[in-house]
Amino acid sequence: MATVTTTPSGRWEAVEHLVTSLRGGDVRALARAISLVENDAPAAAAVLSACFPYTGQALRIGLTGAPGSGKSTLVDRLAAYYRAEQETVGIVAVDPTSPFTGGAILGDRIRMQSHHADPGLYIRSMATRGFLGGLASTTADIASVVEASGKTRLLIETVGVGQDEVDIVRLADVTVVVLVPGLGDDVQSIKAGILEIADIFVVNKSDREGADRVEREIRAMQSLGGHGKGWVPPVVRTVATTGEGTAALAEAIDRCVDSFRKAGKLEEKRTAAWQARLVEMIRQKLVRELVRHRLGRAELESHARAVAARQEDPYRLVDGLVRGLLDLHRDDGSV
Ligand SMILES: Nc1nc2c(ncn2[C@@H]2O[C@H](COP(=O)(O)OP(=O)(O)OP(=O)(O)O)[C@@H](O)[C@H]2O)c(=O)[nH]1
Ligand SMILES: [Mg+2]
Repeated sequence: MATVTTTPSGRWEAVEHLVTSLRGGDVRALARAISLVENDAPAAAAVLSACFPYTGQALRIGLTGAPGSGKSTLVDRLAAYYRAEQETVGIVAVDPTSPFTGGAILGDRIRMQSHHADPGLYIRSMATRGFLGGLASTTADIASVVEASGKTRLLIETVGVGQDEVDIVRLADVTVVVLVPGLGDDVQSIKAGILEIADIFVVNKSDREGADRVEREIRAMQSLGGHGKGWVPPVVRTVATTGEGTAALAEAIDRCVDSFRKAGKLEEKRTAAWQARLVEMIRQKLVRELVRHRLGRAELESHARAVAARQEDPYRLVDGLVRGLLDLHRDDGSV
């Protein structure tokens, strides 16, 4: 496999080769490209840029829900369903190492092995920590690389506990919120943010007692919510361990996409997602340029010390730094 060199011209060539390979079905090339993006390597932007023409067609489905609610099991079922429909599937699981279920990474490895013979399915787990860029953007970028390898359905699994997860699923075309009966967390107590983003509700583990109650609570909440135009998120019951309800979920997703398409909402969602990503990309690029030209780690530290000691005004400092950066680029004509 091509090594991705650090000289700019060599890098472009190597990246082109890498993307050609991953498009040709080379799984190792795909893994390598994803790692470059995940690690924010110097070649990451070139990789994404080379992948970009091959993206925008796949359907992105985000699944979120409490730790252990059965998301991975459900995603596997959905993937198998789509494979049977001749769709190709990419799965991106964000932070599967929840402290609640522990050792899920191992589970995901086993999962990958059980599918490894199928070239139409690719699974990637990613950790949530240590990203320079925003987690949501990085996840979306990784999904793009997976899509460029020719996948038509992208399933993005994330543990629904905080703003990061909300941001991730916002970048999907359709968002599925997975609830379960009997965990003691009534629908009302689940974060409003998570409920607002649901295009479809799944009550998984419907083999357990209390599925009726969860469904009733969702409906009651919806009747208060006043959905306004169009799509009212349906409630689909599933038993992911047996596969019950998988077809109903796939059908609900199809209906949702249809409805969004007809109402122009899919375009709207994708535009909104790009708006968030563009802001993030600009932010990252600015910080990187600033660090490269104006602000090494040592300088940053000495500014921080001066600000903490009230010897320097941070607002003037930042203003000056950014202006300086812009002037610098204006001088050499590179902006
Ligand atoms: N009874 C029952 N158990 C289920 C069902 N779906 C999943 N499980 C079990 O619930 C446990 C957690 O399932 P996972 O699919 O790993 O859940 P998850 O939401 O991906 O977990 P995290 O990624 O760690 O948040 C496993 O032991 C599954 O076998 C279901 O419909 N009914
Ligand atoms: Mg999981």
